[in-house]
Amino acid sequence: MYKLNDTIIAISSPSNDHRVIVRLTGPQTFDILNRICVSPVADKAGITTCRISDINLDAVVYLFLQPHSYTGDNLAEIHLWANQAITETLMEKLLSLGARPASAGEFTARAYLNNKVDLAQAEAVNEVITASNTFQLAAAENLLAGQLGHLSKSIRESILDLLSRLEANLDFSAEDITPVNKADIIARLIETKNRLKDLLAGSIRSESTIDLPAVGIAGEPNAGKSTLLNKLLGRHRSIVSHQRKTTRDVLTGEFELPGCRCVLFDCAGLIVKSENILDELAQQAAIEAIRNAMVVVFCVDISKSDWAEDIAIRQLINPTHLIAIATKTDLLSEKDTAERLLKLKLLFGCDFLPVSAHNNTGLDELKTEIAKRIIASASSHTKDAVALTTRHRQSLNNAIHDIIQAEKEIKAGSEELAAMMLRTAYNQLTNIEQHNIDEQVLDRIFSRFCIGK
Ligand SMILES: Nc1nc2c(ncn2[C@@H]2O[C@H](COP(=O)(O)OP(=O)(O)OP(=O)(O)O)[C@@H](O)[C@H]2O)c(=O)[nH]1
Ligand SMILES: [Mg+2]
Repeated sequence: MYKLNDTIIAISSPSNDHRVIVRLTGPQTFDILNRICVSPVADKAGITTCRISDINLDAVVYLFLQPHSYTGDNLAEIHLWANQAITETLMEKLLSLGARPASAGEFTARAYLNNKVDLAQAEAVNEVITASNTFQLAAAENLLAGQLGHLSKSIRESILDLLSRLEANLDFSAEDITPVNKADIIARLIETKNRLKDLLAGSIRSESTIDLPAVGIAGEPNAGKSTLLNKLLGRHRSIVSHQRKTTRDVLTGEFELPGCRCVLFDCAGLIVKSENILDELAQQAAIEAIRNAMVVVFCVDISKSDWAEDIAIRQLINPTHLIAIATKTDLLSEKDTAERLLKLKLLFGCDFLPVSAHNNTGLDELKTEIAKRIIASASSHTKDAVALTTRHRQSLNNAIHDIIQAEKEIKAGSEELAAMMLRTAYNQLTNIEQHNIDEQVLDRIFSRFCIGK
């Protein structure tokens, strides 16, 4: 499917931009360029301007010569200011001259097939494009920088070292040679396995939507959680009523914050004692969602006279990042609000942010605080993380499994089988960057890309 002899084209600028970038790569790049430009384009790398005859517009053309281009082939980027109709005319002209439309990810696939990047780096290009927040971007950039390849290479070397010891022992076992120290091999196997586990644990999932941090709104029934969710999302996502226990399910919405995005959710109000099966089910769903949230916004209705229930339900949850907010401040005078905020602080042992969804006060402060907590939480465990795709995870998990098997075989005294398992583990890790990977797998990897990359 990836025919390297074709010259491929794609628009690689955003569709809503009048500055259009058309990318062209392959053996016919210069030939085609010379046929669309009024004056000849020199066969050398650099930036040039030329008039495109069919559309009568000047374009800036960036030229890259093989192998020093993104794809490893001759490559040209035609930059021009044009509307959609003009762009289509240009694309049709290019197609009529023998170019072919690139499929999704084909530019990067070519870079991979021309040995410009390893597979993990090629996938990282897609991760960078789809990264939904700054940490994900940093993790994807780590992947792009080849960090995964580097780490897996060093683990592979330890496996090779172990393998060579085991095999030396097998080859010379009949001779009078000191046998390998079984305990030492097992210790090294465990160390290698743990390094793989750390790599997995320290990585973040690259699938962007799964990876959006979850921020939950919690509190007792009627605290104003659904009203707050709707206000923050700017749409009517959750039913609001003066009746307690209105919300039963976990309701989510994607939420844009300064510097990051998250999935914001509303759930049933927390209660100490369920009265019926519906309460029970709604509680379970709420508690489960809150347990998985990165940040929890804990709402207490400041206009109430008694907070005993709120104190009790606060014990039901134990999030790492809790933002306590006092809701419905519009129902109190400024003086009463200030007094009650102090009381809340004493009772709960933390500061409360005053908010009124009805009056739109405290909402910006809340957004900033949520973003701050997400950034703190994400960067604490993703600073050196790499963004792993499902394929990478599968290879790493398989390798861990093989090492566990090898450990068992060593313990059982069958070093030959242990060596075989280690060889399989080694191959699993080679998969991460390997070049002779099956075409169907390549297809699947690159088809996730957008066209033009
Ligand atoms: N005055 C005032 N009333 C509010 C505010 N926010 C919510 N309310 C009212 O409080 C009541 C409960 O609001 P909801 O948003 O449904 O509360 P909830 O926490 O989702 O309640 P459950 O779904 O039952 O757990 C409704 O009558 C809202 O209009 C606010 O900022 N000011
Ligand atoms: Mg509700």
